[in-house]
Amino acid sequence: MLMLGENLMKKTINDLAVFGGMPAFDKQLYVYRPNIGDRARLLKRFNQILDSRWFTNDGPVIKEFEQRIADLVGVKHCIAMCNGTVALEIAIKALGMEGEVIVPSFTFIATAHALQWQGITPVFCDINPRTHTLDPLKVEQAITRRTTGIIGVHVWGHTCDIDALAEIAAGHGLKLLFDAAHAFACSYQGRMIGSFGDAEVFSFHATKFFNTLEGGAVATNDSELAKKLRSMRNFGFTGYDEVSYIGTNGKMNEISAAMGLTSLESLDEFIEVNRRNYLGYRAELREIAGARVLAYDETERCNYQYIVLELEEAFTQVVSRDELWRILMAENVMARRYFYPGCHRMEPHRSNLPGLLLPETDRLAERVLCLPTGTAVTESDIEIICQLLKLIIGNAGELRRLLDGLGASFKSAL
Ligand code: T4K
Repeated sequence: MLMLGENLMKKTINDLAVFGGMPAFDKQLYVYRPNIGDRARLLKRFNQILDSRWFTNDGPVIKEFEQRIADLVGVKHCIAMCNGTVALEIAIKALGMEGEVIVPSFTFIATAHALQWQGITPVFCDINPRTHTLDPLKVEQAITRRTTGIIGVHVWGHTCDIDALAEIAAGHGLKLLFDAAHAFACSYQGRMIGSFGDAEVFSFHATKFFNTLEGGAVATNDSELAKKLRSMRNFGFTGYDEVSYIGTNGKMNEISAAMGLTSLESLDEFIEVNRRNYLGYRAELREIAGARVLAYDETERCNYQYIVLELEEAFTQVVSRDELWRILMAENVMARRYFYPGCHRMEPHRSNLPGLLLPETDRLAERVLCLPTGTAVTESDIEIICQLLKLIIGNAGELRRLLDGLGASFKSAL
């Protein structure tokens, strides 16, 4: 008997949807659809909040949520915020960063915007192509008299070289902040992410494996900083009629915190599904020449939330990453080109820094694709995606000839 999965399997390049075949999936498969914990418990919490008529401003659910996160990551303070971007902005402000701050360009644009938004110049630094995170040697070279801080990004949950960055920051009297948007529930040398540097920032956006609908948090062991962060997320208030700092409205609401508490109860399950998917992709694509799935360091705690396909130049010289991306989208595999083209090639930085060369960032940004995972993706979905990738990557020459035959219509859609 033919299994459903086998039915969807494509045998030849001509079967691809881009050449007129049926798409491999009849509905779109996204990189990460939101995870949802136990609905009954979630709705019970929502009802309790509605009954209590306490919706925001440091309510009881937020307080419980913050304590649970702080306990989980082993940090003194967790300050929940309305999203990761505002959490970054407030952390940058509270740390007193100004002038220039060194950041990777290979990150989501929010990291750079959080600086530029408050008139601080992001100084883009190249990455280590193996880890995709800041190259400490290049960080050291980027320091000037105007530098006040470094923001390392734990891209894909792969942690930065924290020891090296901490040494550089200490040696030059710089603030050290980590954008840990991808690294909730991950560890570095056995210690949970959240307690490194002066502070670390999480994102709990809907597309993160652990979500609060929208949300984020700053984690820190510095009690003075924590007090300032709490005040700054609430307009700078330090008493009923007392304002001590410039502040903003960065508060998380009770409904988001309830989503967070419920998601926390399923955290291990979410990670287990991510790991199952990751191992599925790794096993299926182990033999493939021309691409590899970026490996997680399994000696550490990982959340396995990003499946990063790294294409080798031997393949991209024949078929570009963008062509592969378009071919997959035609099959309803909605892969993403994170973090193409790199922040330094987006406005306003592209115009401000026309001559900036970040060769590793440029090379990597042309070679990676994030693939669908999470609880909305099944093992059989992964088998089909991998079969497509094997068919495409294993027949690059033939694919090239057929793509050339498609002419301008395919090229203009890239
Ligand atoms: N720093 C870093 C390193 C980050 O990666 C991010 C955010 C931040 C800071 C800032 O944190 P937040 O302020 O966002 O808390 C997404 C997310 O919006 C963003 O949170 C994330 N990083 C970034 C890497 O990815 P897009 O433009 O890819 O989102 P979108 O709308 O295309 O959605 C992604 C996938 O999820 C799609 O494949 C569709 C699906 N989806 C999306 C939503 C919102 C759903 O199925 N349901 C949904 O509700 O940015």
